[in-house]
Amino acid sequence: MSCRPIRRCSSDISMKLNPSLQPLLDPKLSDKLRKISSQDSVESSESRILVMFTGGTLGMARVDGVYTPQKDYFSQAVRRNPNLHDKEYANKLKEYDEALGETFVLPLCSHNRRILYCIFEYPEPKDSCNISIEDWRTLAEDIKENYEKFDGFVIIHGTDTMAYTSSALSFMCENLGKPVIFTGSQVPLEEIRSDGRENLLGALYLAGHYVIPEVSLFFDKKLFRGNRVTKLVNNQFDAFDSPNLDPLARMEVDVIVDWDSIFRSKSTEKFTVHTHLNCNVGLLRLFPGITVQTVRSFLQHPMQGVVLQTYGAGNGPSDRKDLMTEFKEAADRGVLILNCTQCIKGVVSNSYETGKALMDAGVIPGADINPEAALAKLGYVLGKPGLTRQQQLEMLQSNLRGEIRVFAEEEVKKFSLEDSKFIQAIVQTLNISNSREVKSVSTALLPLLMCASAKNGDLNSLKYYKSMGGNLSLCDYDQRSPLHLAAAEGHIDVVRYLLENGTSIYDRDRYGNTPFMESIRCRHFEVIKLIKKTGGHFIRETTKELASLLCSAVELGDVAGLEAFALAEVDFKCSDYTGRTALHVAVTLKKIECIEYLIERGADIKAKDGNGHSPLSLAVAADNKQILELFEAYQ
Ligand code: ASN
Repeated sequence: MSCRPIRRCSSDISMKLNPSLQPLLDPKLSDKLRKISSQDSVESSESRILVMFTGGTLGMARVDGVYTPQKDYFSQAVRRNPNLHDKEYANKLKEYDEALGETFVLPLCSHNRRILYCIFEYPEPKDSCNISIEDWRTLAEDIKENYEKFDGFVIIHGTDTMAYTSSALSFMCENLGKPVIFTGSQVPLEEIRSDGRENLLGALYLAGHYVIPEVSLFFDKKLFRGNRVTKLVNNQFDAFDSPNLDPLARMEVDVIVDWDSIFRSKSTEKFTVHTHLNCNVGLLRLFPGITVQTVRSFLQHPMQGVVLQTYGAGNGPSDRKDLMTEFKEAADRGVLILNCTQCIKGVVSNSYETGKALMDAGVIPGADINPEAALAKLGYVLGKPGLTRQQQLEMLQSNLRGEIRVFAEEEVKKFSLEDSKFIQAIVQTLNISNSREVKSVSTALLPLLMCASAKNGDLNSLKYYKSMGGNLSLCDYDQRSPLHLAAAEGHIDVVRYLLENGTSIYDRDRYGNTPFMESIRCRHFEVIKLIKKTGGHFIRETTKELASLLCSAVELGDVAGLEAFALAEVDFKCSDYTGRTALHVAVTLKKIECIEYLIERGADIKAKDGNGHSPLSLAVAADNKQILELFEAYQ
């Protein structure tokens, strides 16, 4: 890792997204797609993914006999590949709207889903050996800037340092609620036996189908947690492994997602990025015979954080008092030394005297963290301003992003026959006796029971089901999560509990509704505010759809409905399919209270509908003095 301070570097990969992205972000697009696709059914839906191309072998070509990163090459290669781009569908989009910039479309996926994606190629694609901390920062900032416009992000990156970047991004992204998936390849996309096609396709497919709110890495049919992977092989397609954690998902004939192991942010804070990483960190690998001079010079100022790669279960040469003294002195000076085993798999423990000696010298146990993640974690913790040493130590030993396993937190009781009277009754009725079958029954029933508790506002039952190993993010038969139900019923304490336990605000039920939309639809102001604070925003709803909903609220004289939309920060200037705004309807139907509410919140009295009428001209034509006076008062 570089020792230079972090700067934003304009010549690197920091160019802003190009203007051709904008048309995809046009909210009218969903309308267009619905009209265009002959294969669409009620259940069809689309996802929008941003593909950020940083370089790596996937986008390289042979120049003078060596693989070299190519500029303006990746999009062209994708365009030529029918498995990655449905040209016909994209052309229909283009026909419909000539101003539409380049939108890539995957062939129709299962569940009738269309995955649309924009490609952003950074101006200087790099071999990942040249990736810098500035580049990490650029990636984080670009995700932040585009967070609300896309359902997920796919980052194409070289494999050599991908595990370092995915680890760093996992810490830099705070309160992440959407998928960020790294991928790349061992053979360039354009070569006949490339693994790039499958890797890119898989990453897009997962990002477009599942809300896996983690920084992850997809390679050779497996999705790994981004801060658990290591590049282990350089001449095979299965380049990566995650020795201390099973893959989060596998793409075989079926896609299998291990929902129980997905890491979720347990906070009601919005997504943000922390871009300052401390670069005065390094990796020191112990070996028999390492000299005290080497250790001393390594630990010298300005070093502030060291990943100490130790033997076995976190052991060091306890007989080497000279080394132990160096570690102790450095720790006393404030250097954070994190113990990380040299073994590919396993955990740092204090079972040996040789391990305890390191702890006594002030070395911090790193649990089962891997070196890439340990380095990133140190850079992140040291990059947080104003932390006391005690807080730094606590953070290093806590599970911040799923990078370590903390046993206490995972010790949940598993369902057994004795646990729940209800399950027990069912098990008896079905004449089930062995624990595997009991587990299947509880797996099938728990999501439904938890949804029912959420709907009833029964927080205690919900906590009980969770303590029994219930996953609060699983959905019912309508793909509604407990959060959908609690939001629709306005149970604020349940909503808060679910958010603090990582239930996603971006899950969509089979009607395309998010918990946020449910809270607005049912006018639960406190819930709207809480989900908004957590990062809730409109996802699928077009401005025309929103305007129609506002017009309906006005028709009913439903000021509370307007207030719900105001809390969700809807723009009251938006117009429906005929160009009418809510204010047009309010004037036509003489809904005085609504008129007052709308003009107070910035509705435009001069906005013209499809027939050229404005709310003002309608009031004039009707000679409605009361409304005209109101308009005048707010001018
Ligand atoms: N050297 C390449 C890189 O890391 C290796 C690869 O992508 N397969 O960019």
